[in-house]
Amino acid sequence: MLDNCPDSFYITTPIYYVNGTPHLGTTYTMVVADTLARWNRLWGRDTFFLTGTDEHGLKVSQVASDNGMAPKQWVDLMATRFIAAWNDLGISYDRFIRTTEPEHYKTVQSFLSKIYENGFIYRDLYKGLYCVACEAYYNESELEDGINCPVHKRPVTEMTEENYFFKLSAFQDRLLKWYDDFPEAVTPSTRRNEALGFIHQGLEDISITRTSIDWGVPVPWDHEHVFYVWYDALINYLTAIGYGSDDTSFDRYWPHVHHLLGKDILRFHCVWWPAMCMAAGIDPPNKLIVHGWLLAGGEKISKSRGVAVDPLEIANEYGIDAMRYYLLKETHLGSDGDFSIEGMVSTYNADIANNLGNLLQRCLALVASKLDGVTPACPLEPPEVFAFQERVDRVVHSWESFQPVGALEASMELLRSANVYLEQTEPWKSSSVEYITVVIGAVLELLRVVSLLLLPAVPESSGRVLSRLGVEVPLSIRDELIFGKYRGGAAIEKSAPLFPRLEVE
Ligand code: ME8
Repeated sequence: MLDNCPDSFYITTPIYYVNGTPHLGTTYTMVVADTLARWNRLWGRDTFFLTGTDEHGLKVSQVASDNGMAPKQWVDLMATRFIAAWNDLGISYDRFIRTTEPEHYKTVQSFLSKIYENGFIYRDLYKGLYCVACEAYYNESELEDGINCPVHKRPVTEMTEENYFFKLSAFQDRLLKWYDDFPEAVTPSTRRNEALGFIHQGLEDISITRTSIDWGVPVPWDHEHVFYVWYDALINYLTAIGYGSDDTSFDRYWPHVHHLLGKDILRFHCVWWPAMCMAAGIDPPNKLIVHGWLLAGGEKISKSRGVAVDPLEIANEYGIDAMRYYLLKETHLGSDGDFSIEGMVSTYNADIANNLGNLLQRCLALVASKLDGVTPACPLEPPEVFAFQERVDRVVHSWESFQPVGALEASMELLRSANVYLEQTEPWKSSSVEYITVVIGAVLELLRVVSLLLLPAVPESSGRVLSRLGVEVPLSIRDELIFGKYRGGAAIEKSAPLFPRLEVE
């Protein structure tokens, strides 16, 4: 598997609406995307990580006017807040796109003109039930209690307008064939089934322009219309890699795109978007990774539903890595997960403070007292109890198949096996330098490899362990995971534990 890896990796997050500030729900997506981007960079791939803000549409212009601002003034302010939040949280994006950029206007217009020329866009009258918060029309059968939006639990409004339609209905069979031909395109499979369910229900054409608002990208062949916000937003994934303007970049990244998204926007990404790509004559997205919702006290964390948790406060109080680790380890990608401060603190204490931190501390104390304060080189072979190769392979496989929980669990198993090894070998009872050198050398080597494997998830903490061991963070870890590479030679000074236990504030 590993030798067939493509050498590019393009990962995207949804671009967020600027009607609120970043919260822990959006941070969850960012942390997962950031971790996958970091893994792929460390695996030696040419990685491009895109995020940004979705700045058009009725909802944004309404919020701007509620705040006494023009839409442009409002989106400029909010985009700065998103950028600042992701920077403060150490998110390693390569490009932050804003849908109000002139470059994006050009791409939207040329991509949709292509679909128009290909005969998949036509003009008609539209009457429908619209949820402003979703920026989407719903069928009556989809509403809750006959009146409420199923996502926002608020009444929808009736709208009538003349506009342009995308012939989604023409793509039903092609989409089903695509799902058949590429069974791995949507992951996990439960989400694939959900998308197939939407397609089997039958696809209606979608209205894709508006005349009632002007805060959007103008339709190039009819200036009375602007494109409906979703039709503008999805195209950001193409703007960022040079669709229509930079073929080299586009050809390099588009075949390796990975769209990460929450289940709330599955239909737009897993049904509409592949059909739009087909209609414009490009390949549908290579991979769609759909995650569940992060809940707090059983409720979805969201701005519009009134439950928001500030990620920056959590990071300031407990550290970015404690937050990242908990988000990645306690929620299977695809399922819903619950966030609590108590849960975060106890997971961090068990895995990072205890399993990783104490193991390192125990070894370094022995290096200081029995090996003249200089770390030893490792033996050639790992002790059997590590089940080293099998577990390392499991971590690599889990990262490669977008399963952070699997990667972190297998990493923790490695650390636990080293703790067991220390209990079995009891180097503190020995007075043989040779014996202690072999035992401690093996454990330090395991710590080196595990820290490399944990770099995508907890970059700061892993970096600190590696620095104690005197190991530089390599650009690529692909050739660094072999047992027997650690040369030792790091001088150990007595110092406080690297990862003190956290307390719930
Ligand atoms: O839908 N748990 O923007 P949006 C997990 N602009 N993820 C969550 C979450 C939660 N509680 N709350 C939000 C839009 N998210 C469109 C997208 S893309 C072309 C256009 C994350 O601001 C999750 O990724 O409503 C979800 O899909 C996204 O934020 C929705 O962000």
